[in-house]
Amino acid sequence: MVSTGAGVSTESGVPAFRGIGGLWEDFRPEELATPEGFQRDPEKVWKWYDWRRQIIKQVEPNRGHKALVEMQSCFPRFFLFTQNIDGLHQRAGSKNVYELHGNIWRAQCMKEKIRFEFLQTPLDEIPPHCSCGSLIRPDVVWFGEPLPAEIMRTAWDVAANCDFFFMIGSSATVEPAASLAWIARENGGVVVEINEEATAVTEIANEFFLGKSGIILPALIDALKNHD
Ligand code: BV8
Repeated sequence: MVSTGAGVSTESGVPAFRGIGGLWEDFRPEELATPEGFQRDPEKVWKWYDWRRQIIKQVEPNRGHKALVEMQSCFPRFFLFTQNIDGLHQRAGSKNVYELHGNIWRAQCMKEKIRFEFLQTPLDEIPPHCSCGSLIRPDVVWFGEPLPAEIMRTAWDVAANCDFFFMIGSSATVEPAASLAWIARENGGVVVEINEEATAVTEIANEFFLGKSGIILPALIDALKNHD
């Protein structure tokens, strides 16, 4: 089981949330990534997402994303979960990506609740509306919102039964995604963390690789592939 966070996309040029240059540095999450913030000012929230969509549209998956595509063939069973909404795992070629927090390239009609691919950026109407005339929202999970039930059920089940749990590029600060590492550990899974800094997961990790995922993951895959 692999669970990735914003740290796997920073080498592509997508800013992470925390730390220097992070997305939250200039914005307050509760203002922008909450249903209340959206209700209060949909235009401000859509400006933030459109800015992020324009950045993500320009970037390419990095060596870390590509190594995770190869990693799939190193194990008989492989599950990739991500907290990221940028879609870069899919663009790198990963199949069957479990998106814990949704996807910035999908939107949802606030009235009809239907979800649809929504690729236009920059937006020509802010905030954008559905053809039915209602406001649409980014199809992402905001703070205070539940994660997709089916995906969370699968995540808990896989975490409790996996042999290896890789936590890559996440500050392990957001729940319930962060607890997956503990579930794996408590159920006998070997926890491997890759990060440029120590996190709460580091204390319970069996192995901690300090450094960039774009460097460590390719090296790890080489070792796995050449392992006799
Ligand atoms: C829920 C989508 C319940 C949107 C995101 C106390 C008060 C209030 C709330 C809470 C609370 N305690 C817990 C909560 C709940 C809350 C929460 O966890 N808050 C935290 C902040 C305390 N969680 C929620 O609200 C969740 N929902 O609990 O619902 C519920 C249940 C039933 C019914 C109703 C409600 C929803 C959380 C989802 C929020 N959505 N994103 C968007 O993106 O716009 S969160 C967002 O930040 C990301 O998705 C990600 O999950 C999260 C954390 O980011 P990371 O991925 O970890 O990135 P970060 O920048 O933090 O760290 C990057 C790391 O990478 C760093 O460690 C860095 O060192 C490393 N790195 C950088 N570069 C590299 C690298 N490592 C390796 N190589 C590199 N090159």
